[in-house]
Parts: sequence; C-alpha cells; structure tokens
Amino acid sequence: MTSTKINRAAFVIARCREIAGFTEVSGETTRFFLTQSMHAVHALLRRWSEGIGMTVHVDAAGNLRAFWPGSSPKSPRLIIGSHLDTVPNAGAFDGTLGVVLGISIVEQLRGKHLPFAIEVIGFSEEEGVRFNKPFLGSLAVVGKLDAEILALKDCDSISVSEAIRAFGLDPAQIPEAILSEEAFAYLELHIEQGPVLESEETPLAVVEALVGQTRMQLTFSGQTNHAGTTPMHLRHDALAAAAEWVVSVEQYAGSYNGLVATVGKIEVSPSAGNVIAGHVPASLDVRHANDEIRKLAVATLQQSAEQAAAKRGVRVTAFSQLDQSAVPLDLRLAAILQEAATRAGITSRRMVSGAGHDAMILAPYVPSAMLFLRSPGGLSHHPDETVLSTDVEAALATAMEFLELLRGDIAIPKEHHA
Ligand code: HGY
Ligand code: MN
Ligand code: MN
Repeated sequence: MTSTKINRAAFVIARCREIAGFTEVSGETTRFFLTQSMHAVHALLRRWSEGIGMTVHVDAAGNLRAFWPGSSPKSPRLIIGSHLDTVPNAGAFDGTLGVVLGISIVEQLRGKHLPFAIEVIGFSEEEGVRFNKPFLGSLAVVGKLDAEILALKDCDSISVSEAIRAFGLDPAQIPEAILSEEAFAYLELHIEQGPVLESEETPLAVVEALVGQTRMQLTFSGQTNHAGTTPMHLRHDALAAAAEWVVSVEQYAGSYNGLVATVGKIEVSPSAGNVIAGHVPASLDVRHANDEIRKLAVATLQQSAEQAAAKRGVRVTAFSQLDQSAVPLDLRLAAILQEAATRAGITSRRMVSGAGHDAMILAPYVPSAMLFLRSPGGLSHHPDETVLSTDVEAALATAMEFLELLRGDIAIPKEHHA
C-alpha cells in the first residue's frame, strides 16, 4: 500500500480521535444528544468540510449536513452518514468514523463533480442515552421526529424540544431537516462492533439486514425497610426480585440461537447497605433477526419478571421505549458495494448487524447500504474500541469504487440520468 494511502487512513483515524476529545466528562468520551461538546464537534467538521468546498449547515434536529454538489443543479443525491453522539465512556470510532470517512470520500474527489451530489450527515443522536429514545437525528431526517418524541424528558426534566432550543436551534424548523427528494441512496460506513470479522481475518463486511430490537424499562416495586429488623419471610425485596430476573434473562437468551438480551442499567432505591431496596428500575434490550422470536422473548421475559416479583410480594411494571423491527437493506446496493470491494482488491463477506444503526431508520425511505470495518478485539461501546488503518484504507478504496459503479448509473434512477 502506497504511503499516501496509509497517510489518508491515518488522517481519518487521527480526525476521529480529535473528535473523541470533545466530551461532557473529562478523561473519557461521553457526548449525548445536543450537549455543549457537540458544538465543538460541529465546528471542527464544518472547518474540514468547508475546507474542501462543501457547504455546511446544522438542521433543527442538530444533524450536521455537509453538501458537495453534483455536475448539474438537479443531480440526484447520495447520502453518506452516521452518528456523532456516543454512549458513556465510549470509543472514538462508533458513529464518528462514518462521518469522517464521508468527508474523506469527498476529499478524494479533489474537486471533481460526479453525476450525483453527495450529502454527508452527522446525525445528532443514535444511541438513545439522554432521552432513552434512539435515532432522534435520523428520525428527523425521515420526518418522524414527532410531538410525542419532542416532549420526552431527560433525567433533568429537560424535553427534547427544550434541548434543541438550548442548543440554539428552533424545533419549528424540524420539517426542513427532511431528506431531499433527490436522495437515491444512503451509505453508512461503521465499525462492526463485534468479533466476527476479526475471527475470520476479514477486513470488511457488506450488511444485508439489521436485527430488530426492543428496549424497555421494567420497575420492581417492593417495600423499603430496615435490613436488621425485617425477617426474611416478611420482606418485599425489589432488588432480590430484579436480581433473580436478571439471571433468568441471561439464561433464556443463552438458550435461543441468535437471540441477545441485556439488562445494562439498573438503579436501586434508596441504595443503602442497611436498607431493603423498595424501588428498582431496570433496562431490557432484546434483539433478534426474526421479529416473532424477539417478541416471544420479550413476552417470556416479562412473565419471568412477574414470577420473580410475585414470590416476594413485589410488583413489576414495564414500558416500552423502542420496538424496532428487523430491517433488510437494499440487496442491489449490497451487490454493488461488494463488487466495489472486489474491484478494490478487498475481501469482504455479507453479514447481519446485531447493532442498531441510522441505516435502519433511513432504509424504508431510501435504498440503503452499510459497510462494516473489522473491530479489533471485537470491542465497542468501550474506550479501547479501535480500527486498523489498513481496514480504513480498504473502506475508503471500496467507497471510491462504489462511487464509480454508481457513476456508471447502475443504481441511479433512470429519470435522474445526468
Ligand atoms: O445499541 C446499538 O445497537 C447501537 O450501538 N446504537
Ligand atoms: Mn453505538
Ligand atoms: Mn453506532
């Protein structure tokens, strides 16, 4: 590989690490929906984008939108995007890599205008941490950021629309964030976030579908009481009920091929060593490629929560935060993307994504494709998340071949033929 190619990959990685430095918690990368550190991220991406001649704006949902025109004013538009928010104490590449690579792809054009325009979108929110509702940015782009979502409140009782205003944006202008009618395809480049590519020593994967996911909160309500004076048979211990349930979640998911279920967040109230816990809200994240299996799992796990609660005289309530069906991606674009990898001399495989991505929100509205890069150590949602520069170069080379194949108007709708 020539030094310029290594340089461009190293440059992409350096830019991702620079963006990772903008955080709400010093010493780690934590950047939720429209928190103040997102302003600095936008400023840096704007500088890089405008520096290569792109025009940039931030839409009313806080998505960064960078535009590179096509060879004619009404050219069709290829969207390249991913998200700029993170989970707590995140790595530098989940989401950010797809946005930085989008700008780098335009940079490789060296001023050339293709028969289609390119719009790079840095979505403002995909993880769903601040408001327990993922995909806020991409929902705005497909016109689904509705009043119910805008009224959701974070742990400081700030609503989504108040967060938008506090960021200096106007929720009334959210309809202007909707995707251009010229959009003919969406491409998201993202780390795999799992161990498959590394285990097969394969640099890239073309994603065929994204599994469905359910996100819920279950709250166990018992009786707070004195740890010393309350005999075991007279307790209504909410934490003991939740703990028994958490183990049953792990056991049930382990018994079903392709099913994953996670209790990643649990809070204990009043959380004192000498007090029996009376109030325990817990998260539930269930995913499977088959929606029927996922829904059966959710129903079964709710029943096991009720059983664990009932034997202790504890109540349990549940409310859904996300019921996202499995989403197939565009198989014609997937074939073009895999052909592009082959032309770039890169080995790739097909796979289903266990992680959610903005592509699952866009796919019902615009033909969508995803390219995964290998995750060393299979690690993600972790500060040690990383990528190999050779894989970043492979992804860039594949993306440039993808543009060439699109240019050959294989995927551009005929009426858009420039
Ligand atoms: O949780 C996910 O699937 C993704 O990382 N947002
Ligand atoms: Mn993530
Ligand atoms: Mn992501």
